[in-house]
Amino acid sequence: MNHIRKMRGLAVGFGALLFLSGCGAKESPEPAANRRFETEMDENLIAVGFSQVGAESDWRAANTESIQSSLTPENGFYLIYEDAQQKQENQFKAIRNFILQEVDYIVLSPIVETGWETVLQEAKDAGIPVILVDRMAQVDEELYTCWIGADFESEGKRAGEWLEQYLEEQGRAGEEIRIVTLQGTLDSSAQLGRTKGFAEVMEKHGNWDMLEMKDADFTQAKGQEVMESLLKKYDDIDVVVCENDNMAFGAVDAIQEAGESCGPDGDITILSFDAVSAAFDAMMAGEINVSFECNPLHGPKLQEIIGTLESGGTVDKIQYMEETYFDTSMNLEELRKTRAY
Ligand code: GYE
Repeated sequence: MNHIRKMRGLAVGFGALLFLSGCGAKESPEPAANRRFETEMDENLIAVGFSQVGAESDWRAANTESIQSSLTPENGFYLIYEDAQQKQENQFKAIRNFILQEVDYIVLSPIVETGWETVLQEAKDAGIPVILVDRMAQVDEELYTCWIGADFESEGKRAGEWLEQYLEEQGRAGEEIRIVTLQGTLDSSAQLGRTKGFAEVMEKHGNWDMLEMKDADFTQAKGQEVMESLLKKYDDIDVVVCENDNMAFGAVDAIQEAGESCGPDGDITILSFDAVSAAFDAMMAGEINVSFECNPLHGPKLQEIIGTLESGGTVDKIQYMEETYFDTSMNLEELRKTRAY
């Protein structure tokens, strides 16, 4: 304990250095370490270090916004936000910096599932509870307090079942169906679960042919680039499974630029995940067929969990968000009005 106390001065210096050198919390609205304990009031706030994956998608932006607007000083929190810019290395640095700053809690959205043992053990040794949000880390469950997020495998399965039913309705259930998948960041929970869930349904259909699955890193730009290359490589693609909406938007651009058509009235069926508000626009414009919801609004849940832990209570280890899906057969205009992201 003594050792940790002594480090505080160092932490402030280190944080300030990171900030000045431009290597640290670049996108943070408030420079991290050097703001902590600036006033009397800060001492009374619960300090939370949040290591976010990046800003790669609309979903991510909604997730960051939800957490930032829940863990506010008005609600009793001092939030230190670090954007890892899609690099695990940056998340390691952020966590180590949070430990030096003696935050009360670490909130981590792990970019990939592997490689977390050492740094999470360091957090545990420092006595700081770690709450995982959105994505999972494959570590001993002693190393985190709880996890909140989506059941990605169910989402993937739901997508496969949707396609099954859609093809049936179209009278195409017996045809050869040529599929490509734009995958999210490889080894991330969302990629692993969605790929696995969809594959479970594929197994039942010998006539579904997965031509190729390719990493497009959950971004629109990569989605477009990868789709361009797949269109050059394969004739007659029937279905594109996009493991998030932003990659779907990129895929739609590539398809249209290649002079082909997609969506409910086009030749290529587009399945997507997240159901962000721009996906509603794309469905209403007839560009994509369906989006499987993934709820990014983790802020209130996180606030509740920390509140429970602060009052000495226990929380469930694994907590799933509720989810559904939206397709072009629904009244999207009305549904969109009820959506927060
Ligand atoms: O689907 C994607 C984001 O992990 C659920 O990450 C999240 C995924 C989400 O980049 O848009």
